[in-house]
Amino acid sequence: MPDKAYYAALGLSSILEKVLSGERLSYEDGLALFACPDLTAVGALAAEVRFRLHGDAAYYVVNRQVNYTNVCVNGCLFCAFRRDHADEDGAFQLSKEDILARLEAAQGGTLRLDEMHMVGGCHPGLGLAWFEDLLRAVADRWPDLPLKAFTPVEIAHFAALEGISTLEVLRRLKACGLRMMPGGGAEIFDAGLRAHICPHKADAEAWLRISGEAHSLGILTNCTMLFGHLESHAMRVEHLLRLRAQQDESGGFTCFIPLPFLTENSRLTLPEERSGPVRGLDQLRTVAVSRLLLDNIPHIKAYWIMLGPKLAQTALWYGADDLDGTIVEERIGHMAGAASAQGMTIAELEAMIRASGFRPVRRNAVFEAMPGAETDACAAAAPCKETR
Ligand code: V47
Repeated sequence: MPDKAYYAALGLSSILEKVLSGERLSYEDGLALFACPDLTAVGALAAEVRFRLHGDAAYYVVNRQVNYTNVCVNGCLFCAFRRDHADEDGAFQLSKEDILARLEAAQGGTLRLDEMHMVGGCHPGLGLAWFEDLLRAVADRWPDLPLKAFTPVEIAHFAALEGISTLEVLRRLKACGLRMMPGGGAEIFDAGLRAHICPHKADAEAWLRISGEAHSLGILTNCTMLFGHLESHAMRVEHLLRLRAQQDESGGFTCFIPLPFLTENSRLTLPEERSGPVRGLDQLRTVAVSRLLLDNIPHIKAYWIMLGPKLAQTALWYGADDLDGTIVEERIGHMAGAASAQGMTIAELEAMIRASGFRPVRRNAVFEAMPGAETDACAAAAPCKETR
């Protein structure tokens, strides 16, 4: 139980009271948590909420990431993954056969995937029919494999290419087996900064609206925030509160992923204090503040690819309850300098979770505990049950 006198000395008495009684935190509370000098005090509050929701469970998923192309019309300054033209050095586009072969190879022997995670650049030449055909082929071959694909930004791009509404795009993809959507492309919602770092991308309003449309069709989605670039703490808090407001309205966000900006090969120039490698404390704090402000989003992911495995383990004590998964192949973070491996085995993920003092629970894309996993973990966590 956190020490009341200590939190009073930090000026966080009312935040402590709210956290203990489950009352919603305000914008000012978010700023105070970012300003608090004692990171461990902020982390302890987030841990309180995390244990209340999930007990000692820490989730992971047996998944395979696929990036179908890096050719992209958006030209975001921060992105090291993108290529502006198909004939540029390093540009790629996978064929349907390449993608099926990758999924086949990831499921050798008795190993079965519980999630296919697929995203890509906004390619000017890939129409909706190409993706419909691909999703049908995957669903025909592996009918039980949950397909998690396309960010709201890709959905906006398909709609613009086809001259149809984003809702229609979502309906058509759902009919082909789309079950879940990843949370990328949210970046930072602040309009002024977005106009600088990703001026051609779907704006905040479109990103949130498309997430809400997906929820209305029963497609669960994730949400993200790219941080550690040019944004202020106020912009982070505003971003989190806009996600919270959207979740009040549409209810389908399953997991929030704070993505620390990786700087290699980026075209963004950062101030000196943000450009060095020693940013772990800020990353832990952002995980913790996210857990505390996002009282209506069940899961917070410490994405081991971007945080690195050691910080991801630590983040489990700062409000996170999920590590993502086996991944197998990752390009977006690695092209930006991620030092982590390309993938992990189930044994490695479970060992990592146990070594951090938590109980591994294998889940699928929509956070259903998998047969053989310790199902009581979900029973103990009401928000997890709600997402089934
Ligand atoms: O949309 C791009 C971000 C996102 C960089 O939903 C960068 O379960 C850091 O969204 N440094 C893609 N981040 C990754 C993503 C994701 C990953 C894992 C799980 C889920 C999920 C979603 O990565 C992009 C962008 O926001 N990004 N460049 C960079 N240099």
